[in-house]
Amino acid sequence: MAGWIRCGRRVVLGALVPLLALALAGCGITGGEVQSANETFADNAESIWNLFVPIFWLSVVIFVLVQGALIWAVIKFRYRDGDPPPPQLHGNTKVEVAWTIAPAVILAIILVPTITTIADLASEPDEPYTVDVIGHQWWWEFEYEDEGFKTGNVLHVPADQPIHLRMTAADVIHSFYAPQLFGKQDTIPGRTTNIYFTPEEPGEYYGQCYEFCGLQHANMMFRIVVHEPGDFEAWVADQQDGAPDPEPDTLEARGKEVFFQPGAACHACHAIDGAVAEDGTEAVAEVGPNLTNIGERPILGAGALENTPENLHDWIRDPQESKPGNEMPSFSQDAISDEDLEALVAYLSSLQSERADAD
Ligand code: HEC
Ligand SMILES: [Cu+2]
Repeated sequence: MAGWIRCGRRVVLGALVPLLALALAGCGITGGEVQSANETFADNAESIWNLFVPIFWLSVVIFVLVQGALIWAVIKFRYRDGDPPPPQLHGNTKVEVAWTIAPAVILAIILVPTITTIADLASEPDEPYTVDVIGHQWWWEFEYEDEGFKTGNVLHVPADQPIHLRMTAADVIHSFYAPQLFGKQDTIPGRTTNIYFTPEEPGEYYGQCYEFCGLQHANMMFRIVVHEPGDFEAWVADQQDGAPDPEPDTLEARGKEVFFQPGAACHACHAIDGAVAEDGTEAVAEVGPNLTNIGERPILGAGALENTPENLHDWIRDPQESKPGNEMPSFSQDAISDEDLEALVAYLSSLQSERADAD
């Protein structure tokens, strides 16, 4: 018996240690850069959290009461040597009615704030700023329709302004989720879904596709940059200016020609606003992300890699290495020589607004 208890204790400890480790790991991470719903930086995420907390504590109370009653009964009514067989009962109407009604009442109580919160999150705020979100296997497209530009994988919005994400998908169902800012919402081909939120604090927030959408679903991440209001207008103006043109006879200028040359033909799939090759070809394709500001994006391949010149080089040479199955083909030395690739990387890295250059 004693041996059994000791062994049981070890089992309990064994289960607790990983749980504790998880909890501590959670505590170690700080604001902004985590996908955690319990540190909120927008009204939408906050109302979800405010609904979750009371329901959580109500569940804790119910758990303790039910498990307490269970343990108490097991101990108090356990079999002792020489006990006579207990009286045999068949059902108890009062108890059964009580334990049917009590949960129904509790669920009805939970229903009220749940429905109010859902209705609240679904209602359009006054004068929202609208950005279109389009899910692709496996990257995110953001279109600023009124301002006339697009970007990819990094969404920029102003703080203290209600935002309306008007969302759809190009291929399969995806889901858009940045836990610190808002609850998840599916993006569905042929349909429009909406997220409304008002970011409260400038910063960079992490997000993730939350609906299994194929091979690279896990590498379908995104960032949301929340700007100071005045700063946001400057960012928009930068995007509207298009990509900076490299100085003639530089490595970057050569890289720009490589972008259009037959072996690479990056312009068959990518747009760079304002970039025109020597022969007049423009980069306006929309198969892959718009690369106008690629030099200032923190991530490549929707979060598969950090955006550094080395990673950009590796990504272009063989995007299938870091993100197997994605829709961008690899480019061998036959297609793009080492020197050409170096020039191309220099050009793409230089695609930053002057403002981003300054800081
Ligand atoms: C057949 C179409 C196609 C061609 C050709 C192509 N790409 Fe891509 N590219 C894509 C797609 C699709 C993605 C998104 C991949 C993903 O993240 O799942 C992408 C992603 C990228 C990214 C990462 C963008 C981001 O925001 O994460 C860069 C940089 C890039 N391509 C550069 C190039 C360059 C340079 C060339 C020419 C050498 C090129 N691409 C040729 C389709 C293409
Ligand atoms: Cu997805």
